[in-house]
Amino acid sequence: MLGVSVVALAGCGSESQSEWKRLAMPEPATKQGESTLALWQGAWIAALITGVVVWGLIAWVVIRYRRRSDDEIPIQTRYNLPLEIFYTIAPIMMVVVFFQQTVETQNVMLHRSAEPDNIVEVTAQQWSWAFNHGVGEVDYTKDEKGENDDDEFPYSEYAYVSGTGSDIPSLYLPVDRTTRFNLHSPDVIHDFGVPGFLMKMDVIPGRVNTFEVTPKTEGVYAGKCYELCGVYHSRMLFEVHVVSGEEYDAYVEDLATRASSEKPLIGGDYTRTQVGLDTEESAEHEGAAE
Ligand SMILES: [Cu+2]
Repeated sequence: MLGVSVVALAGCGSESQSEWKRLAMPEPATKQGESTLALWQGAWIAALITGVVVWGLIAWVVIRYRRRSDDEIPIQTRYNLPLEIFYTIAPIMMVVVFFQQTVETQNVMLHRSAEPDNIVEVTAQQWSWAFNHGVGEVDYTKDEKGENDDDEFPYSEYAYVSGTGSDIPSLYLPVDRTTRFNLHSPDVIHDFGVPGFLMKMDVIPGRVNTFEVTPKTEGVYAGKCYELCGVYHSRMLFEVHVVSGEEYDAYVEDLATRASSEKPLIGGDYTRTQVGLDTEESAEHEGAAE
């Protein structure tokens, strides 16, 4: 039945056929995502080869050493040292290889370029997102203070876009340029993830996690929060638009004329007026601040 359904499902068109080749993983839309896909496929192939060998050996002993007459007793083996060494060493070797492959993939996914083309400050907040795009060029001299420089914000001006619980925000990204995300949370742990990028990362209050993507295909991708962060967690959706470099620059310029600030919005003081909390109460707060 499994064989029949595999064949039947594989016939559902080229789209689902390539999905079979990727073993249900989405088509990676970033350069970094390719290594995740390779790890996924490689791990499944290794597991299937192991499975075939094990199932084959089971079938072979069941058939080859079956009882042929009622008064026959099979050979009673008590110790088989070579076999015992084999089934101890082989799994260890496999785990070592899986581990090494995982570390290599992780190094690609978490690689930090010295000077990425673009840095976006992402704020995850109950229950939506704010995306702060730097306006103009990155000023890396601002970053020379030390190792942990993620909250030094290397642009002199920021343009932001934010959503609310009922309004899904869009994150624009330039194709073929490397964008680093600096992830901020003013409240609880969230998780910033885009299935099409085959990548997600926790957003933890009090520290700035980062990762980089180099989108290679223009298009629209779904993104969401992957950490149960509260009652409206399911509303923490966003839409990723991968566009051409020129389109991106024009987008940020346009955004800057509408909503810009010296520093990115990372919650904190903005908690009440920013994402998801645009209520009457927050308007009062704003009034009080003025
Ligand atoms: Cu969340």
